[in-house]
Amino acid sequence: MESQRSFWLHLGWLLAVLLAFTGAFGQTYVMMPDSTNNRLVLFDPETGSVVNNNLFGLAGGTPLHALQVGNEIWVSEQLGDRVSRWSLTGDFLGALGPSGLDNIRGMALIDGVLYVTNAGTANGAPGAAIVKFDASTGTPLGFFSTAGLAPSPFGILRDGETILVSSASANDDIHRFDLNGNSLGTFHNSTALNFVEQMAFDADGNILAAGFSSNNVVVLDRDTGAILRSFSAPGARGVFQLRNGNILWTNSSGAHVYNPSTGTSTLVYAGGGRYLDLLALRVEGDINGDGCVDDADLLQVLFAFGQTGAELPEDVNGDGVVDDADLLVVLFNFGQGC
Ligand SMILES: [Ca+2]
Ligand SMILES: [Ca+2]
Ligand SMILES: [Ca+2]
Ligand SMILES: [Ca+2]
Repeated sequence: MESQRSFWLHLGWLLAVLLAFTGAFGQTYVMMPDSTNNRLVLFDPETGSVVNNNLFGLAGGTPLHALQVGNEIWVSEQLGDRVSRWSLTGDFLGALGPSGLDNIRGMALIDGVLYVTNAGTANGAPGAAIVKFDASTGTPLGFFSTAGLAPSPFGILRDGETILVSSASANDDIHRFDLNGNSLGTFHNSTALNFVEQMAFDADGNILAAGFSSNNVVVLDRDTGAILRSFSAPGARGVFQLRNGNILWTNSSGAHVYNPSTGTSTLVYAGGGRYLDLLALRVEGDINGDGCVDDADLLQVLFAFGQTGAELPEDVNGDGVVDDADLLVVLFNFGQGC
């Protein structure tokens, strides 16, 4: 009886605290390689403010796009002609390339396959193409050419069962392909947008595109590719829709937050601005190992509450008993990695 009563007391207390703290401890960031200072920078995905101006140092070679691949961060190095692999704490783990890669830019992870934009022909690389790798093993999976369609591919964005490929030189500014590299036609090609680098979805499901030479960020209709609106963004490279409605964008001066209400941009980080992408840090408390600390982990601790023994997965702190201390670890990491 006593243990049951204790259980329900704990459950009530737990839910009360949970309601107060849910969402407050999410550990998702926007990450960006700083290609001037060669380091990885973290921003708040809600506001765009800098969270960490040096998570860890990068190898150089003009790091352009950092992408989370499981528990690693993979960074395309444009002049390094390789994709360097890093642990979440900055240990160098190796690289894809330089064999088969030359002058690479943006990347995408699609159904376990890494898609890398490639422009050059050194190192046996295929010229204007998307080069593919198995993201689990790093094994090369061949390439498809984008020559004549996206002659200098710079960015790649999955859109359903298709991909959009941006290009530094027309035609096209942005071309649509299927996942096997078959052309699905022009997505956008005009004089209002030139030398397109990163693309991203905006809050309405339309396409943001950074125009490096047209000095703007444009919003393109997802279906028609028509320009819906744009704002001034000199030498724009990276772009990301923030949760508060503003837009984080980057150029050679650093990172800026554009506020659509005022029509102005504010510099939030000074350095070599490049592509922006999400990073979800894994943390303690993910008992079932699915990468996310949530209700499932919480329930697992609750139902094991009071158990003693070695090697209990719910005994997060490893002291041989499942108790309040373990609950707290799950609680204070709740929402992380989700
Ligand atoms: Ca090269
Ligand atoms: Ca153009
Ligand atoms: Ca979990
Ligand atoms: Ca314990």
